[in-house]
Amino acid sequence: MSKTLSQQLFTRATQRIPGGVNSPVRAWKAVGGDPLFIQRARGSNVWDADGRQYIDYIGSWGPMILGHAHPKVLTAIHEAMRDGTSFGAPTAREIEMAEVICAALPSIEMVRLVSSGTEATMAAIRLARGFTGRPKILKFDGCYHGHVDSLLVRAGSGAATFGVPDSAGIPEAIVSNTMVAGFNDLNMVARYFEAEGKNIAAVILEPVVGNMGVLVPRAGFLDGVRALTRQHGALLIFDEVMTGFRLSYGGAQQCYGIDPDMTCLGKIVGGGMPLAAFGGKRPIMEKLAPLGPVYQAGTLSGNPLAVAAGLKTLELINKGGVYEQLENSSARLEAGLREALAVYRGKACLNRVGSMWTLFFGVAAVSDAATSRQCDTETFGRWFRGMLERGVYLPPSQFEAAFVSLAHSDSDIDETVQAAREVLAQLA
Ligand code: KE4
Repeated sequence: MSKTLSQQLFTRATQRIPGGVNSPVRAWKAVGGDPLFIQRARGSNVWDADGRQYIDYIGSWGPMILGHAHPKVLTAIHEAMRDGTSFGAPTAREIEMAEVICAALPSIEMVRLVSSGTEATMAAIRLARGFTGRPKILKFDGCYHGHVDSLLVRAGSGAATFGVPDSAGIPEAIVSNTMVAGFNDLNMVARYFEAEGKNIAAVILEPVVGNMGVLVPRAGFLDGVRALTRQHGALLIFDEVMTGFRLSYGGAQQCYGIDPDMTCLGKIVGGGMPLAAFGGKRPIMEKLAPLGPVYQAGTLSGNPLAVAAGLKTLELINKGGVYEQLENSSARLEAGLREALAVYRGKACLNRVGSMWTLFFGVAAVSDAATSRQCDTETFGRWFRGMLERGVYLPPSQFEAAFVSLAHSDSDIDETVQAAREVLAQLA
């Protein structure tokens, strides 16, 4: 059978790009087969190189809350680029972005823009250590915070997908100050603080985990972590790269009523362009160069085009009814999938928070990384391919979150549910 254009492109890509992709999870190693090469996207749809159309639930891994190629976002980028693409100098719109972020997340009094979520978490960790003078960081098994050396320990997302939670190339010395607790295991966090409290600079976590598939914080867990960090003088860093502006305009911290010391943002904040941020309480942020001794920098930080795209995106989602619409669409999808699951004889469970969701196979409930890792990834692969054949493009890994956007129509949702019914029936 002749190769599709995607397959031809993949063969060519593998000659010059490791694995043929610029980010591992895109290679589909977790689900098998050759990855689709995407030609274009608009609204809730993507089209592959062979012209096939799909309903998209990856949404570029979270940024596309408006749907793809929103005309007002494209216009904002076009207008900005007429004045140039990058200056390496401060611009007025960066002040506007900083003010918008601080207004949206009152826990943030000052903010620094960077170009990726990885940069944001890496800088936040360094700043926490610089501010507290303490060496240790506590993260959670399965939480992924980007490919930061000291945080690629028992990480989720692509790292979990590859079954190599700890990456090669990271000397023991780098991770010797990284401690790992179980997500939702408050007793374990308390034991770490009993043993190391005075040495812990910060606790960093995804308040709602997306990178083991969706994990929901148990009642009291986030409050408990906040109380322990305050009690021991450690900083609480909320990695809201995925949940920021996703779960509400004020992020997970607004949903759960937590006041973190620092927050990392990404994805939606850039509207699909390379923009991320880390911010927090003024005394902490004022430790950053050029004011203070903690160094952090970036050639393209606050890039004019990315900030223009981000500002327009945030403007368009800061309106009444937006998160109600996302909730209604996501609840409609959840109800349909649960009804489809009723006829599925195998074990499966659906976790959803707002417009982030994951269908897990092989387990009846998933509440932490350990139960997520017990999933049947082979069945997940068959689910993924079955849905793809029916025109539904899901994240190519059990350990990822899927996303509903404002562009997903009721008919998109109903088509997705119908496809699920057919796939689940054949999976049983
Ligand atoms: P980036 O460096 O990829 O912009 O952000 C890293 C990051 C940090 N924190 C959280 C909670 C994240 O989810 C991410 C990145 N998410 C993955 C998807 N799970 C990006 C997709 C990829 O790695 O290709």
